[in-house]
Amino acid sequence: DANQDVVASPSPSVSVFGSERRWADTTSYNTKKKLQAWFQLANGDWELGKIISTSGNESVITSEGKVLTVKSESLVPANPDILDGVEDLMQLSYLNEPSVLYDLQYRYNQDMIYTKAGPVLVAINPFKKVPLYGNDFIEAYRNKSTENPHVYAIADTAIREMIRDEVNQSIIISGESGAGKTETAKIAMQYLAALGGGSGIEYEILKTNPILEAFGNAKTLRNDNSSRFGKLIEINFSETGKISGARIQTSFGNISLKNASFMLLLICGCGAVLLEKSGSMHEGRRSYHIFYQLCGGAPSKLRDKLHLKSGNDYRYLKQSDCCSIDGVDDALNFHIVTKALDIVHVSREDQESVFAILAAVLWLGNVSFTVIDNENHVEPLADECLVTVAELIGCKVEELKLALSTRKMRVGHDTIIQKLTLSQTTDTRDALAKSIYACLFEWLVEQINKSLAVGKRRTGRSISILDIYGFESFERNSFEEFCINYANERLQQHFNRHLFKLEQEEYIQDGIDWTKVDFEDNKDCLNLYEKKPLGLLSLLDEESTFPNGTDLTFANKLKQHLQSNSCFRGDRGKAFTVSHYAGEVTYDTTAFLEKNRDLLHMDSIRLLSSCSCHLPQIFASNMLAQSEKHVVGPLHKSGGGDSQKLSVATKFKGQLFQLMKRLESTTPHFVRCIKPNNNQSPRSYNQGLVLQQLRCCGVLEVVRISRSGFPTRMTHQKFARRYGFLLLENTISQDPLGVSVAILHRFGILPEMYQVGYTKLFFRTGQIGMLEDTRNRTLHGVLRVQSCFRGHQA
Ligand code: AOV
Ligand code: MG
Repeated sequence: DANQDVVASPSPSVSVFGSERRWADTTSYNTKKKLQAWFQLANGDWELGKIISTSGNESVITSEGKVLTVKSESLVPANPDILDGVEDLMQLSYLNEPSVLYDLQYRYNQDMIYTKAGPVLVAINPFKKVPLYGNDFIEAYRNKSTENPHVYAIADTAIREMIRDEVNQSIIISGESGAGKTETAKIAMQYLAALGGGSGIEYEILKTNPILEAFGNAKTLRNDNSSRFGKLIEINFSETGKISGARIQTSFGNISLKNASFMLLLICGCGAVLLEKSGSMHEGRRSYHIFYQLCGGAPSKLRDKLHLKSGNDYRYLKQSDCCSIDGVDDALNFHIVTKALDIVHVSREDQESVFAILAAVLWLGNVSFTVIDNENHVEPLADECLVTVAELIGCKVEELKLALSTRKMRVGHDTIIQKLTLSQTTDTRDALAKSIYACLFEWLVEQINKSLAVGKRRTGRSISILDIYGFESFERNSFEEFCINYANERLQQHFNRHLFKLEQEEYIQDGIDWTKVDFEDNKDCLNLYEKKPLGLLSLLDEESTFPNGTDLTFANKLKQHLQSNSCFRGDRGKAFTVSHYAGEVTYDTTAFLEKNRDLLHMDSIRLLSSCSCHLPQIFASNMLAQSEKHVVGPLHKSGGGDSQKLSVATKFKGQLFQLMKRLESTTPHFVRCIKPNNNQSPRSYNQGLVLQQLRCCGVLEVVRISRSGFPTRMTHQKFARRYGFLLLENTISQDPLGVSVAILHRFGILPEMYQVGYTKLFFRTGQIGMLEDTRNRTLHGVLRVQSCFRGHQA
């Protein structure tokens, strides 16, 4: 096992470099002549140089023909060429940021997009077809004829461990928008389907992808196919390792669906910047694919029935300047989606209902209003739009009109009817459209789940694949990022705990005292979010229930109560900053309360339940069930005639806990996806961008964690063989443990820096580096002598 015999060397020291954290092991690195070292250019990129001389605290180096003088302490040791492109970062002798960046780039340049970082798989998005997939590769990983890091290898390990240990498995994929999470999830599914297939259900499972992507993905500036929801798919296996069914859970991601103001659907989830309500949709973004597919691909009979026009005729779609995506055929995809719906047993009749709902949503967006009195109250125009919506969902035009322009309020025992202003009606209209779409998505997932679960026994084992949005930090961060980063904080904790457990098991197996292992955790930040009653989430909910609460009073309340928490900082005005494991993020509380309340007025729900079509009725009862189930605490008292339901943040937390509970009963496998550039282009590797992601998705952290115990391990035999010759006395006849101990003494390695296990020696970071240096210098000396000797002979 490559991980165990690694020679990982000097200790990483966190030093302040500019305002950023830097991972460098300068402390234990002597600026020796002729050694290769990394130095940083003005733009932050690292370049390789060779040290010529060192005097005082300055070193002279050469790099690509130039001679430069740099501060010795800013030099970071580079690895010997022989370690170029190692497939596991743990094999690097010097583990530091530039060396990691270089290793990944070296491999990426040769289309080796996968690299291990200890137990984690790092995947760099190639943004082009790479020759790594398909049946031949699947075969190679199945029969273990290749060892190259790969998603297939991860999936293969998951299947084997599921069967061997009889424990459920999970593959947890994270990374920022466009990093390749969804593609990676599909590649893993492909492997599982190939190995566990046979019953035909695997075909259905694969067909859920085009459906979920059509309804849940949209083009953003960062990704032409950006998922706007988080997804957990659980694939069930029989005792013999054959796929027997599956279940998809997406509600976890509904924050992005529910919370987007509808016409601006493209927010959150994977990092599209929140669009302002007043502004128009910015260039490069579209709404969900399915709308364009429907408008472009519906056969004429369906078009007539739904009164469909072209995408450009709908307000919700035309705000974007790109109705089409390069290389994407919406009409063809419509066909693919309907075929996929057939395969997961959504009847043609239900499909038509789905399309009618989609058309209704589009037409609803076109409903416009006219002022009816001198108090600026408005009423929808009874035009083609209003009539078509009513027809498509099966309600009376008059009721639709009332639901959009009035609100029933209960005052004491009386009900009064309040007329709405223009901004209130457009909000009501968009909230209704948004809720209908979110319900449609949920309903569709439910249908798919029914199909995947038909007649399946739940006795076997499962592998779950989590495709979830990663840590996000923008110039302006809002409620969505606040929730997403909270989820990532939880996942990070899960990740840390798992690594800790792995370490612990190995120490115990080898008789090592593992209490000396020191692991950092992020419980302070989690506490900041979760503590009751004085945590971010509790205070948010509390303020959301106050009728007079505003974003500013919320921000002030946070500052008043949380200032003492080390992970919190109150900023000027409505902003506050949280120290996340991946770095500091400043949140702007603007619209926090509104997004957290996410109210849908009772009038809208009543309208849906009055519809003659079955989908709107189902949606209405789902909404009602939700609000009844969740009416708790102070939320109950406020809100007048609104649907009272659990706040978005609390619901999010509940779903997150459920998710964590499920994950905790599995053996996790982690994949961290990295986006090498911001242009979605192949062959372009931006060091700064990659580094920032490595930090955010905890790749350097994992290395740090793995190294905070006794990360360097070597068997007694190997250690004795490798360094025994340095002892000067003949060691061949001695036992490896005795030789090992003699080496440790001879080189003065302190007792707290190592432990002797039954089979292996365990070292703190940095210990082996010194031995390696001595070994190399001695060997070089020997080689020089040998070559001189050969020269003489010749
Ligand atoms: P994401 O899921 O991480 O973003 P995707 O999986 O959608 O990112 O990947 C974005 C694009 O990168 C894809 O559409 C492909 O063109 C390309 N890509 C990713 N992985 C590969 C691969 N292994 N081989 C070839 N091309 C790839 V988001 O859903 O935005 O967070 O919300
Ligand atoms: Mg995605």
